Amino acid sequence: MTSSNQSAPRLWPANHLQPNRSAGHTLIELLVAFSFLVIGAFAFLRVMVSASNASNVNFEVALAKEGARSQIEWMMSLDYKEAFARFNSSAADDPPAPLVSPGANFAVQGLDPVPGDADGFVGEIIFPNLPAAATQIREDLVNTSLGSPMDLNGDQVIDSADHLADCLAIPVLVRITWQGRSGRCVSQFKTILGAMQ
Ligand SMILES: [Ca+2]
Ligand SMILES: [Ca+2]
Ligand SMILES: [Ca+2]
Repeated sequence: MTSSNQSAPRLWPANHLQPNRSAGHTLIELLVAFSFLVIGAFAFLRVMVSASNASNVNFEVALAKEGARSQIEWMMSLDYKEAFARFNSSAADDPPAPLVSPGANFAVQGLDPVPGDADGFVGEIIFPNLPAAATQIREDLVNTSLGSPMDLNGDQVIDSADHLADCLAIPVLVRITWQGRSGRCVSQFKTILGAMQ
């Protein structure tokens, strides 16, 4: 005989499970949405950082350009051989005071030299000469940034003589090397002093 008191297995109505399944779906949807939000935030941050870096680099390049321009204008206001004497790396050919001979290195306001820069200046003025013979003008020096070798006395020949006395023009390269916000940066500006300028 079956007892009427024996309890039947307790069954939950099917719709009793619905709230938990919905909660699971909602959680997954939230996680997916949050993931998209995080990815979007990182992408936006990356764009903002890139834009900021580009803006910093543009500003630094503008400072470098202005620094080089002032040096070039100063040199071009002088006789080209006087400019060479006053802006090369040797003090041996500097004209006497009160003329100022700034030499081959110069600072640019707002730009810092790279670590280990031997002279501590970001700016450098480069002529077609050798460090061991800085008062000479050479045609045969290989420097593609400077445009040499180059015939400088107009005889259509490139030789290894010192052409300070008979050069018609002197190419000059102004190089700015600085430690920027995004690393080491270099800007170069070339011009020609003298009859060919
Ligand atoms: Ca000099
Ligand atoms: Ca330097
Ligand atoms: Ca020549």
